[in-house]
Amino acid sequence: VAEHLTDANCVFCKIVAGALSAHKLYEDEKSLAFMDINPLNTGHALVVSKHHYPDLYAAPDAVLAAVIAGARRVATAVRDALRPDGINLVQANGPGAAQSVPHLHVHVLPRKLDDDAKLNWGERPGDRGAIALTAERIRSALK
Ligand code: DGP
Repeated sequence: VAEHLTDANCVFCKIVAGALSAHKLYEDEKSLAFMDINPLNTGHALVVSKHHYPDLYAAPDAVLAAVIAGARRVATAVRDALRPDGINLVQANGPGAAQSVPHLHVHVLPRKLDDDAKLNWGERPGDRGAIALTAERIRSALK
């Protein structure tokens, strides 16, 4: 496809371009879904933008819309095909979030009740005042 924003050193750009093989699941004009090579659980898939954006902050809204719609479509198929106990969508930005590939992607992460993935942070009530203050700080930062 012509006129893609692309990065020659990016592994997901290579998959989008067909230069590197992947088990593709789905694609549309702006997004591509394929199986993750290092699955947490069976059915772990990725939905990436076709254009190269390093992270969530860099991508236009229309691209995010396509990626999340693709993720829902794939998640629905994973649910129906594999019947996991649940599915998380995970999207990492930056090293502290364990982003290893700097190309916008959403993980479609099938979960098992006993998989003990670190994403299970448990449910403990927060400090309501602190939550309200934090909400205000985030609202003030919305652009
Ligand atoms: P993240 O840590 O959120 O940046 O996740 C990157 C994911 O990409 C990681 O789960 C492994 C996967 N991955 C890395 N290289 C390849 C590849 O060459 N092919 C496929 N299919 N997946 C890859």
